[in-house]
Amino acid sequence: MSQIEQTLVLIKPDGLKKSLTGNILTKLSETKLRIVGAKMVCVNEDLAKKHYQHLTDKPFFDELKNYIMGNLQGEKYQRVMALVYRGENAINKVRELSGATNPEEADPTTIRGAYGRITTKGIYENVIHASANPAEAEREIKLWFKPKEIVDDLYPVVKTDTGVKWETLYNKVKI
Ligand code: IDP
Ligand code: MG
Repeated sequence: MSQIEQTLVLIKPDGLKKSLTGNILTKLSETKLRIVGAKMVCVNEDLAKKHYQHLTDKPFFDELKNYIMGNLQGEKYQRVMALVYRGENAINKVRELSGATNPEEADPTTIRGAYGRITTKGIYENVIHASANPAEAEREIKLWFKPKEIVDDLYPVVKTDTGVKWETLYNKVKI
């Protein structure tokens, strides 16, 4: 079944540091999806924790937070490029081109297979994040973007005294 979806893509600090932005965007353009949001973000601890909230209990959680905050081995590179892609089956299309979580298991023609690595600390530095399912995509887009930063709305917005806010759809997601 095909449906219009939006998905969050992050070019992680290692992808930016390795100057892979162009390569990654070119690869993703094979999907023919539309980019409806794009910006550079300096990731702080709060955002890192919220983004990876499903992995809080993992032994590698602290290292993972450091990674997305740009504390790469030997150098601080505190930036991430955040994008929202929109179109039919956007979530699976982007996940397929991204490849498996473990870069050594990822198909070499995928973004992670071509450019990822496992650090000596055991973290999968896999250069790209892509939402895994519709509920995760919604939570993540609302975490990383404000409604006015998306040029084409998929999620409803509500007006408040202080401006415009995302309305929630899935599971009353907390962002
Ligand atoms: P995903 O990014 O493919 O959706 P998740 O399980 O959501 O995979 O994990 C988020 C990120 O945490 C991964 O992209 C990777 O950077 C890191 N990670 C996940 N599992 C492991 C692991 O077993 N060892 C080291 N790093 C991991
Ligand atoms: Mg994930």
